[in-house]
Amino acid sequence: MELLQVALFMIISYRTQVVYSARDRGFDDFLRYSPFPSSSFYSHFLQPDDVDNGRYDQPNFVSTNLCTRSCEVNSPKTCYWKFTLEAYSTLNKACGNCTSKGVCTTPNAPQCVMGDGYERSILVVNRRMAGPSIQVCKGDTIVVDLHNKMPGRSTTIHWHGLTQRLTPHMDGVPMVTQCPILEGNVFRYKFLADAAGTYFWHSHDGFQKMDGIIGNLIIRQPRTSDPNSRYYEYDNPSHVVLVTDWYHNTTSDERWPGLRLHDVGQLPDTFLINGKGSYP
Ligand SMILES: [Cu+2]
Repeated sequence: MELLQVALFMIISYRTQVVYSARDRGFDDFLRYSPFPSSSFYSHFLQPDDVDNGRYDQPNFVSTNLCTRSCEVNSPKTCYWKFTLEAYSTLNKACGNCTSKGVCTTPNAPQCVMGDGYERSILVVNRRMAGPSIQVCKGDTIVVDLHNKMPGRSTTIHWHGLTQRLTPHMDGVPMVTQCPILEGNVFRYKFLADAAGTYFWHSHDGFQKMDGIIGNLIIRQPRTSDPNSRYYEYDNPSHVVLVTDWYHNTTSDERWPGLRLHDVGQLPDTFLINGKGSYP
């Protein structure tokens, strides 16, 4: 009996140790506490999630492994991201104290998702909305380890716009090109960024993309080979605009097959630009 109590106590302590409070810990801790193997070959190539936040715009910014860069001919890199998918909410604890009007004390804190200021449950990658910004050069290899931590939900990610000619099994269409990634599982996407362009990635399971599992995917090319190079002077990592329509309910659950008596319309409540917006 005593042994059982000790064992229970150990389980409880273990759980308290790993259960993670958005308010208490910073974003770095979040990554460290995630279950990805730290010995992964690709850990060395881990990219920041927030290359679109403006701090990476300086042309002189050089970091050996940073894939967001001015592209040169024949200098491919390996670019690695860890995606942790979770059920989450807007106006969460990381946002501090919030009013019902969507005014919060720490709206810019890491892991705070404001959306349009209306509290609702959402689905997120790495507690960000929009999710991590993938910005690479043509010829780079993109590697994404996805850990599905969404209770009771399977998922896949589709890399919208890429043809995946060499890797059709990386296209992210559940039951067609891969089995859905079940809750608790880790799946590795690995493919070549073989065509320059402005793309995006999104969950391909149900309507999860409308609940927050979406992000931009930019594949740049050397200026010398860009037919549009004379039309712009700068192509900065923060000059990316992701526009999404936004509902005030969990669209995964409410929009399919559609309601008959109220909320019958499919018009969004509002729109978000890079995950943020406002509503009256
Ligand atoms: Cu798509």
